[in-house]
Amino acid sequence: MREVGLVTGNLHKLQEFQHGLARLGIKVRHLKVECDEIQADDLDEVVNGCLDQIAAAGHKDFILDDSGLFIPALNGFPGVYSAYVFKTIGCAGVLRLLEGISDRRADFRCCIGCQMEDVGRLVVTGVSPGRVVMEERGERGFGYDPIFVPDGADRTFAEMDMDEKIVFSHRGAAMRIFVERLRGMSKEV
Ligand code: ITT
Repeated sequence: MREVGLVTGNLHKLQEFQHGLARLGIKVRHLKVECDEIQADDLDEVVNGCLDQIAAAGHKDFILDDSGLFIPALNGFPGVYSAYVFKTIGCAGVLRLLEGISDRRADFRCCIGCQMEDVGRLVVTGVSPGRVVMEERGERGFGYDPIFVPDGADRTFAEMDMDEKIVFSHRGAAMRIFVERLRGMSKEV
């Protein structure tokens, strides 16, 4: 079984990767190294910058993700600034920004990057289209989970268990694409 180190400071992400990738044949351990996220317009630029930094530090066989909530009515905000916005104004602040706006559509995006000894670099993105609800709902998950309902569901990510969130989520979609691409590049998953 392939084993990879996940670079993240977010233990919820670690759980989602361990849960999602185990069933796709990859074992995930926590790789506790820091990455200085570069300021960029796209998630994949941030991911490539982190892959460069961590590979330059001598690490091999690792993955990481950069994710964000993109709201068209706010011109894509918070997007690549999602972590900072969450830390500063949180879900409540995003709900306030949307007050009086009827277009509540939003996309959650997850860009996964990996650097492997045998296959090199792979960067893929998964998207979960959905909408921002009117008030926070649910206790599970993390980040913006209480305010986002994916298309095809009527509950927020924070009202779903991890199995169900992975079916609908940006990270679940990215993990499935990632494993499919990896299978095309290597006999070992
Ligand atoms: P890293 O150490 O992996 O970077 P992070 O939590 O800072 O952890 P990101 O920069 O990728 O992760 O996340 C950007 C923001 O989007 C951050 O506030 C997250 O809480 C939020 N976010 C990412 N994935 C999410 C998900 O599946 N559900 C809810 N919020 C999410």
